[in-house]
Amino acid sequence: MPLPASTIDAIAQRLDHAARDARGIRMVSDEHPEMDVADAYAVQDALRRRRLAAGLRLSGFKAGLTSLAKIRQMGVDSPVFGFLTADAAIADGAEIRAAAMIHPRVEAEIGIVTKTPLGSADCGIDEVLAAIDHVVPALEIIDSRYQDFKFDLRNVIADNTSAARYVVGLAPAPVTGLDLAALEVEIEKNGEVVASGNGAAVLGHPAAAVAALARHLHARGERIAAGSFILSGAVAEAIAVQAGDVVVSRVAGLGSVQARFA
Ligand code: OOG
Ligand code: MG
Repeated sequence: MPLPASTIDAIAQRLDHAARDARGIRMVSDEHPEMDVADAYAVQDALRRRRLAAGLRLSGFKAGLTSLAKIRQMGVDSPVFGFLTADAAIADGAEIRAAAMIHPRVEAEIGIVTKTPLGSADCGIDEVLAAIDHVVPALEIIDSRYQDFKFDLRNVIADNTSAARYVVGLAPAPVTGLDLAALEVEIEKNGEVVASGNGAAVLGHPAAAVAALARHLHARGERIAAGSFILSGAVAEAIAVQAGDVVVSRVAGLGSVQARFA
């Protein structure tokens, strides 16, 4: 039995306030052990409705837990999908206030901007590539609203897959002639390389993660609009940060992007 709409809305409000107040909460399933994945996406939808009703603008979507490094780090082995709002976008190199978050971590990702609507029941890599306007190096700042950054599949979905902020690099590249799977990524924290990965680490190809996202949305009666920004998923493990830290992702042949915490 699905959770009642009033319960879904109450959970979304709790998660929204946890993000607003930068205060970790207990997992939703502690109170609602019967919550399943469908309920969790209903909570995420309710959270999206709340934010849009408050005046925020939907800017795109994200796929997550799409690489082995992330699956190992979090112990959750199914891809998850979330939404992005424009207010969460941080300019490359701009200061990000760490205290506004609970326990932020940074992920290096391949960012994708669409030029045509995207989504079909059998969406695959080719359909995604045809819909891409350009790709950019990107960073996602995740911040689980759950204490100790611990969750299972349904809880992380309800929490909009830990989405908090994102930084879009300044060097957009056309996708023509670019092999997204072959892109090599190095992640530096305070000048030292702390992790590395490549496009192939993301479900074999970043566009495969976007295709999975597009199929997920299609199954729920939604499409990715033209001009959307998509985070395809971390290529390596997420890096914990605090005020004073600087994280840079360098994508060979594509450029770099920086997140600076204060
Ligand atoms: C869930 C979100 C993971 C990614 O890129 O793999 C994610 C989490 O690890 O908190 O965004
Ligand atoms: Mg991510």
